[in-house]
Amino acid sequence: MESKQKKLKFPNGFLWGTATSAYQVEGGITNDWSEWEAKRAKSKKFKNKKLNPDDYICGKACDSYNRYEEDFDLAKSLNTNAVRLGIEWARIEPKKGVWDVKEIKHYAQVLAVAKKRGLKTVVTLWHWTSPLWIAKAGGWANKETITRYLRYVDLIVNELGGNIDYWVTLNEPNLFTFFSYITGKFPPEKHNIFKANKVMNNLVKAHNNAYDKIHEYFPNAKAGITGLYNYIEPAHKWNFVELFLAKFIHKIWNKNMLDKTIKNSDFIGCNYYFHDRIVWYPPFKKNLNKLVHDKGWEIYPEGMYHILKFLQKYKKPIYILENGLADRGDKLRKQFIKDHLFYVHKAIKTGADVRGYFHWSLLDNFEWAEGYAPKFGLFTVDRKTFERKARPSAKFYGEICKTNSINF
Ligand code: IFM
Repeated sequence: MESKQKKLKFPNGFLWGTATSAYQVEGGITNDWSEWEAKRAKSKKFKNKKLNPDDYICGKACDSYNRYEEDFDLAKSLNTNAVRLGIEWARIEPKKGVWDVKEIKHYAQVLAVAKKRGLKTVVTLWHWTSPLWIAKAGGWANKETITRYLRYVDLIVNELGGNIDYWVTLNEPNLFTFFSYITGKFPPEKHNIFKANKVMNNLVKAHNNAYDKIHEYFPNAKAGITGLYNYIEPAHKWNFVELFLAKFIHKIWNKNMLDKTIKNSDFIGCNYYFHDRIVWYPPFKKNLNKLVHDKGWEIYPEGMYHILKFLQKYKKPIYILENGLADRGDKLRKQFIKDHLFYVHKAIKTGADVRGYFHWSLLDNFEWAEGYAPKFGLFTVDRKTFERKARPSAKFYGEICKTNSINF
């Protein structure tokens, strides 16, 4: 790492926050994921591996559905001025065309409580999960889903829009499509590149139309997608095959969706976790992995800088809406935050219009196919009592948010 100054100040009005998604923290949701988990837990493959189903079934998650006030207090205790949270479509429209008034009121209350605490609200409308009836009708591979999603967005705009400061129409459409329709790691476990392409196109249309809908009602709304941006580079700069592959993968992974949606985006949401060092031979990726966290992912803070410089070219405000690590022992989190913020600051200094940083995550939550083992939280959550406890890094992050700066 390069030599660092003493104190790095962030721009006035910078948003400091934490991020969660509805399914990963709320608990008690029935949707395509809950159904898939239940089936998977009964499968032979699962039993043969002697895995404990309870660790892989979302169930009550962090019980944030009932504990959201406490969670906002925790967010406030970190001196954050914004919070990213999700709305679960399956709660709002559990059956086709049937709106659940009780759940709409619930989210109205959640948003009102966040606002009352002085937090700016960044709200994700879709974070990979869908109502069962949507999944049964073909999910995002069915173009009807676009119309149905827009009806849901219309309802949210009407009922909840007044308390939403930033709209995130879709979370990481690229990762969703890759895992759900190419590798089959996520439901509906497809391996079909043509379907994947269809899904991506449908998601593009869904975002572009949702953007227009939100602006019909709120002309000054701030709406965008948050994408998963990987820093992709050739392992050897002189190797033309690696250079070509890196460029190609960067285009498919980082650029395509952005190019098709940038006109209909008030900001770019950036989730940064990965560095991909491309080699010419299978499996085409070979990271040096000098430092990895509990999930085995390389920690590569410098990549944050490169990604922000890439996004800068689109000339839109950028919000880092996710960045974090699985670190049960909290051994690496402080340094991780500090080093990533160093590069965020460096990108700002050199012209990137970065306006916020949201740490993933406030709480230890349900990490999708990996269940409850990875611990991404600034706060731990007791799996039985749901008691939350701050990890030491929470205080550290709280100081950064309070002073709007980092010390070296
Ligand atoms: O937990 C996920 C989140 O839902 C989407 N972005 C990456 C996080 C960590 O894997």
